[in-house]
Amino acid sequence: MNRILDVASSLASTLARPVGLSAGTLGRRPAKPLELYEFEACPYCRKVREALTILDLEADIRPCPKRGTRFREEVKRRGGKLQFPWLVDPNTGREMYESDAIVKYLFAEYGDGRVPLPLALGPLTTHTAGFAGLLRLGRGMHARPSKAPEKPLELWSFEASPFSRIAREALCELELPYLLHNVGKGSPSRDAFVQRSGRMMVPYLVDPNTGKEMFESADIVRYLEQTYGR
Ligand SMILES: N[C@@H](CCC(=O)N[C@@H](CS)C(=O)NCC(=O)O)C(=O)O
Repeated sequence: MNRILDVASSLASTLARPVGLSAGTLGRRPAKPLELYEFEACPYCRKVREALTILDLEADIRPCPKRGTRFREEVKRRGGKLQFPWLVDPNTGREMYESDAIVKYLFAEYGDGRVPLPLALGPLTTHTAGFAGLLRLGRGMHARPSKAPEKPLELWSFEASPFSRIAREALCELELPYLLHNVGKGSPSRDAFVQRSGRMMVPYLVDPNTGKEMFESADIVRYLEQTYGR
C-alpha cells in the first residue's frame, strides 16, 4: 500500500475508535505476561487489545491471521474451536474465548473491576471496532509466507497508535510471535521504556534473534519483510 494512504487510513481507524490511547485505573499486576491468540483485523480482538493498553498489561501475542499455519491449530487443539480472540492467563490458569468475557475478566483481575464505557456497549462496541478495522482495507487479516523466528520479538506500542498498528499488522501477517509492551499515555511503564530506548516514541521493535532494535513503522515493516518474509 502507498505509504501516505497507509498512514492516513491507520489514522482514520484510530479517529473512528480512539480507544486504547491511555492507561486507566490499574489493579494488581500479573507476574507473567498474558498470552493472546488473535489477529489485527478482527474487531473482537481489537477490543481485547484496547483493554490491554488501558490496563497497561504485557502480552505474548501469537498472531492467528486467516490462512495462518503457525498458531491457529494450537487454539483448536487446546480450546476446542477456531475462534479468536483466545486468551490464556498463565497466572490464574484461565483460558477463554469471547471478547466481552475476556474484557470483563481482565478488568476484574487487573483493574478496578469496572469496564470503561467504550468497551461496555455490547454490539455498539463491536460495530465501532469493526468499522474502524474496515478502514484498514484488509491489513492484518491474512497470513503471508514467512520464516519462523527462533525467539519471539518484542514491540512497544499502544492500541490507538496509528504507526504502531502498521507494525503490528506486519507482525500479524507474517505470523511472528512477539511480546507486546503497552505504553499508552500515562503508563507507568513509560519511564523504563525511555531508559531502554532513549526516547518516548512507538512503535519500537527489538529482535533478539538478530540484535536489531528500531523505531519507525516503515523501517520496521521493511526489516520484518526482509528478515522473515518469503
Ligand atoms: N463472540 C466472539 C466472536 C469472535 C469471532 O467471531 N471471531 C472471528 C474473527 S473476527 C473468528 O474467530 N473467526 C474464525 C476465523 O478467523 O477463523 C467474541 O466476541 O470473541
